[in-house]
Parts: sequence; structure tokens; C-alpha cells
Amino acid sequence: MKLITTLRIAAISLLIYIQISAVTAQGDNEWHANIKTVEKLSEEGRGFNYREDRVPAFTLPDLFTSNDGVKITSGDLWTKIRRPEILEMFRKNVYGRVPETTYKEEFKVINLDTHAMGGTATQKQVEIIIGKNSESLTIHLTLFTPNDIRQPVPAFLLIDNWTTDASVPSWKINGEFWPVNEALKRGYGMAVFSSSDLDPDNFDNFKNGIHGLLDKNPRPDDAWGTLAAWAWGASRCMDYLAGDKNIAPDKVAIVGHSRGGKTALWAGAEDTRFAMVVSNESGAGGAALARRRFGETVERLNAVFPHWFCSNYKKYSNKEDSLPVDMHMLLALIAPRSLYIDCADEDLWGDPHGSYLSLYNAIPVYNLLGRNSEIPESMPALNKQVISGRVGFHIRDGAHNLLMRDWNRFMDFADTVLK
Ligand code: GTR
Repeated sequence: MKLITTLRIAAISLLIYIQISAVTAQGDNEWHANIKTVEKLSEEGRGFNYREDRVPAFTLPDLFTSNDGVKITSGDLWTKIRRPEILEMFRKNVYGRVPETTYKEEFKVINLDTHAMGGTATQKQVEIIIGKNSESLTIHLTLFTPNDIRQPVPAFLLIDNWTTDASVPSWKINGEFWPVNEALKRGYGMAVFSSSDLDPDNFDNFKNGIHGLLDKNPRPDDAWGTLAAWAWGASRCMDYLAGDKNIAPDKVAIVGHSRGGKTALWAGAEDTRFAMVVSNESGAGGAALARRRFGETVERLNAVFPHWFCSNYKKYSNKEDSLPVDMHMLLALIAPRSLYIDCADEDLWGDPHGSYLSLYNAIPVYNLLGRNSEIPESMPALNKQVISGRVGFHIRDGAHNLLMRDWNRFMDFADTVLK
């Protein structure tokens, strides 16, 4: 009897040991939030969750059943039925709708330097003038293209949400945030515009910026917010880039960091001319799944940035499960075009795991559209890039920022999908 009991205990212990080793072996390759960061942020408290075991159970809305119950089983059904209705749900409930106001658009190249960057590049400064009746708004676009490449080049267009003074060319002051030299050396054009040209980043009841020019009053509950205005500005820059002889119009990537990263995703969803979307640490209201309520939440976004989204979005504060969409559906709107998501290890506010899961859950749409992509459900290790078909991801060590190390990976990915 005693012997049997001893043997049983030994067998159970062995089983437990084998299971623990399996978990550790898998864990070695997988990113997990640093426990010290979790503890530090949790202590700072403020009622936000940074612990994976406290993420509530949730069910993501189904990508492949239409609002009328049609099963989306082909690329054709996706493109004709499901994609348009998901886009509509994001317009109506999240970012808002662009008004149908007629406007005029004019491009003025106000500065052309064919010997920029020590003669290696051509620099253009372009004014994109949006006019309605006697009023107008100007978007300042700066563009560099490499001189040693004779044919049109692929290019990155950065939404600059850091420079508030658009008259100061941001490439001079931002260094790693917009690394022109490094990109030119790798054969890419670099374009940038300042989001504040479209709409200053504060709540003024939509009086200034493009809202002041184009909105019809009273504003409906699904009228565009500030992020949608910035995304619209990216499309106006694309209008210019599409006609610039140095740029390959079918190879333009839209890039944004943080609130700019949320904007880049929405620009890519609304405007299919963007061949690639890069969303750097976009977090809540960007790549991160809202239903996880990890780090920043819908309620916090609405409270602190009431101008970013449409009014309808306020209905979902603390009611994430009633949102008809989640962010994997936003990422799916980019398919079959190229999509790159990245996060930073210390930036738990932006929920790296929730951003990765969002990408993972969007992959079936890439596959339905014939862009075979496959990424594991578990996150890659810190600083290890994952590229599969038209999607890419990395999580970098360090804090919330857009660094040269991120750009190098964007360009490695772009080398595989744009060149
Ligand atoms: C934070 C905000 C985030 C993110 C970030 C940024 O204050 O909570 O959603 O957008 O700003 O843009 O740097």
C-alpha cells in the first residue's frame, strides 16, 4: 500500500515537473511584461490594469459573419460585403465620418532644392491648400528623395504629431523620429506633415483647423474627430505624392507614432492607396484590443482626449463589450496591403500583448485574400522581429518612443514588401 502511494506521488511529481518545464521552455522565446514594470505601474495605480491575469474574459466580434448573418467565405464576399460594413462601423462608432463638403485642392511647390543633404537628395516643400469659398487651410508637406536612383522610389509618409509649429521643418529637429538620411541611403523617399496643420491637438469644440473649414453644423454624433482629420490630411498628402514623378505611387507607406499610430491605421483603412501601414506603439484606440481593458481604456481616452474620436465613441466608455467592432477588425481593413505593428517593452499603457493579439486575429483576413501570412499566437521574444507575408511585428526594449531601431525594422519589412 505504502509503495503504491509513494509511486503515485512520484508519478504526479514527474508529471508536474514535465508540465512546468514545457511552460518554461515556451516562455523562453515569448515576450512577457517585466514583473517590475507591472508592479511599478500597478502601484502608481490610478485604477488601470497591468496584470495579464486580471484581463476580463471576452469574445471578439466575428470577422466572417456579416451584420445580416451572411457567412464570409471568399475574398469577394469580404471585399463586397464585410469590409465596407466594418469600415462603416468604425466611422459611425469610433473615428467619425468626413463631411461631404465640397472643397478645392491646390499644390504649390514653394521650395525645390536638388542639392539637399550634401547633394545626395532632392528636397521639396509643398503647400497643399484646401479651399472653401474665400477661406482656406494649408498643409505643409516636406519631401526628400534620393538623387542616385533614377526611377520612382517607395516612400514613407510620417504623420508628425510632435511638431506643433509647421513652419519649422521638423526633419531638422527630430533626429530618430524621422531619420531622413538613413532612409535615403536605403533607397526610400521620406515625406512628413504636421498633424497640427489639420487640427491642433486640443478640445475647442471643433472650431479651428479643418473642422472649422469643412464641418456642417450642428455636428452629428458620428462627425469626424481629430484623429480622422489627421488621417484625412495624410490622404491629401497622398494626393500630392501620387503625382510626384520621383515617388512610386503604389509604394507609399503611412507611418505614425502613438496617437499618430492610431491615425496611421485609420488612414490606411480609409485610403487604400497606402500600400503599407506602420503603427508604432499606437495602444488604445489604435492596435490594442479594447475588450482587454489593459492599460489605457476607452473611458480614459474619451475623458482626456474628448476631441480624438466621434461623439458616439463615448457610449462605449466602460462598455467595451458592446462595441460592434474591436481593433483586430481595424487591422483587417488594411488587408491585403502590408501592415507593420510594433510596441515597446516598458509601454504597458499601450498594451503590447493586446496589440499583438489584434494582429494575430486579423491574419485570417490576409489568408482569405490570398496573402498567406502566419504568425504564432504567442508573442515573439523581445527585440525579435516577426515577418510573415504582408504582416510584421516587433517589441523593442525600452520606453514609449519612435527610434532608429524601430525604423530599421520598418525598412527591413518594407524591403520585403515594397521593393
Ligand atoms: C498618451 C495617450 C496615448 C498615446 C500617447 C501619445 O497620453 O494616453 O493614447 O496616444 O499619449 O500620443 O504619445
